[in-house]
Amino acid sequence: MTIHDPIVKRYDKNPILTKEDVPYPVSTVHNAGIVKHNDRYIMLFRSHRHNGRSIIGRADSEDGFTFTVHPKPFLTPAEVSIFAEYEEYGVEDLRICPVEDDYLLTYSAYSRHGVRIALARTRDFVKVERVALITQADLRNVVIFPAKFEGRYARLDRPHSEISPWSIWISYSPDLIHWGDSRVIMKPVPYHWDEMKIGPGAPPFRTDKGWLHIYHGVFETMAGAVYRLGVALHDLNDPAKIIGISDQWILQPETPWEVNGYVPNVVFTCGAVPEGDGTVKIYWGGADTVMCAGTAVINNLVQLCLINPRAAL
Ligand code: BMA
Repeated sequence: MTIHDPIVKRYDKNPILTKEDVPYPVSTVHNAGIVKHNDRYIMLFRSHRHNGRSIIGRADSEDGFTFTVHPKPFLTPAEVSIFAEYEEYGVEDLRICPVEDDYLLTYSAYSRHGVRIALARTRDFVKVERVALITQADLRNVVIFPAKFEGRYARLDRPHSEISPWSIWISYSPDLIHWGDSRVIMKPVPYHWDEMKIGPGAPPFRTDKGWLHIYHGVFETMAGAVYRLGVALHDLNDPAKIIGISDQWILQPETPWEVNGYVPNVVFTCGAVPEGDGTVKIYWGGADTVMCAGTAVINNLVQLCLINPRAAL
């Protein structure tokens, strides 16, 4: 890596998915979870319907860049059970977390009661089972680690607070339903690119040096907020312990479809796919309007966390 090389190399045919690719009426395509399942890339993307509320669609790809959208949405607000009450205003920003033999789907459920996180489960992306509402309001952006730690599942989450800048917390569960033992592990840094708020991004993935977590950070400017992506490295045995956080961002809004759109100046990730060749495909919503992709060398991201890290708390 030289100082001239971008850390994340954008795919040269971005954006990879737009509303024009969707065979039902939507006004945006963004903030998608993604995973490689049976050698196919499966993307679960968020779309605003024309009433301003969000649903989740599915798109598949052989190469991770060229996607075909399924004819029907993948997940729409529940119409029965407790989920119906809490998903009334829409479902947003779904993450696909591969854990044991399942894909755990965590998404924001919006309703008149606020925003909270719902957990669903699938093995094949056909049969989907809603499991539980796993947080109270107000809380967004839950990613579950792929491994258990001393018998417990672990997740990163982001509660809202009026006292403290919005920070990343960790919580644990014996059964995926009851979560607790929560503590804050990473806070925004004052007068830094992520000073306003931070939140979990893509589900963390394993590297030799630790769990790599791509998160988002926000800086408030006179022209509005700017959403960028950063990286943090967590201890493999104790994910509450942060080994290092890159002082610099790894991606900021630069292209026209990141700088302009429904919400300008936003790159926001919900998914990344580590590959066997030492690279990772990173996916992000551009300006809450389109989906974009890029590639990074995993070891470069790890080194950014280890060399000249910023403080965690
Ligand atoms: C956050 C969430 C994301 C969105 C981002 C930028 O608060 O609402 O879904 O991408 O703002 O608008």
